Amino acid sequence: MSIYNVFAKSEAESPGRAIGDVNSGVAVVSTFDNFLSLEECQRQIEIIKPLLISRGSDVPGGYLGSSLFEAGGSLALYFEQVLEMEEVLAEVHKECGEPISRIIDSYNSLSPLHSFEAISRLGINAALSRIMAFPVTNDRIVLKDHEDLATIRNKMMVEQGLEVAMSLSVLALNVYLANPGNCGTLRIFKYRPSDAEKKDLDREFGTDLQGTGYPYPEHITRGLEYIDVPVTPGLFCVFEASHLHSVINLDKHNADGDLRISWNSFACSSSHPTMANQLLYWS
Ligand SMILES: O=C(O)CCC(=O)C(=O)O
Ligand SMILES: [Fe+2]
Repeated sequence: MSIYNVFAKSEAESPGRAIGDVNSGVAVVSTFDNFLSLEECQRQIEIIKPLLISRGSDVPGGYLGSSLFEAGGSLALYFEQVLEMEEVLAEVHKECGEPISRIIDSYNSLSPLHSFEAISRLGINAALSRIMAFPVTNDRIVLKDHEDLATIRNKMMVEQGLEVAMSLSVLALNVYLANPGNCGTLRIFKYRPSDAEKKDLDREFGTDLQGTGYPYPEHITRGLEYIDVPVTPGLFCVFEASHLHSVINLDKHNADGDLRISWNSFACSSSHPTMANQLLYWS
């Protein structure tokens, strides 16, 4: 766990090392190219597309699997979703494998001190990943400025005893299957809002950044330094998701109806420094 990541991108020699680079603070984002072949991405998309569930909330697109963010602060609801989604995900895993689990194997092989385990509740393990699909439009913003630390680091999670509720760091692990028309570039800003700053913003703008981390007022990221991560099918990308980030359509190609599809998982280390390489995951 690092609170001060070097604001740079590394290109790692294995997916496990990519996680290590970001977790140790050597980089804020690390990528591993061609983790999946184009043919493999295409094959997975064909299996996944017909199974996608459309979203009702203000985050557009479709998904498959459970999401702690979508559970709106209720761990019980999250684990209920995990159980509900088990069957359909098992079907997908049977056909496609589970890409994040191969990444975990790569991470665990770095040393006997590296481990990756699920957060759990009443004997139920969190899901390792979910699938996200953003519809491509002519809009510049695909996913608004946000951070993913607030999902775990908030009063509700402390009260419900989430293992990682005191964390100052959160890793987002993404394997991309499709990015039609180059519509969804990941932009990571050099800004990690503090609890106090979130509180001030909530008071001023009526947002719930302390609770959800989504979305930040647009002007907040104006003028900030950033790193753009071009998204290609088959890419594995891990980044420190406590930094503000968004997904933007830089080229504004018209690819209406198409989907930007990715596997997505979150992890962070236990807050004790001697256990920095022992990661806990959820979806
Ligand atoms: O798909 C991406 O590149 C990032 C998505 C993201 O930031 C999120 O789901 O929290
Ligand atoms: Fe995010």
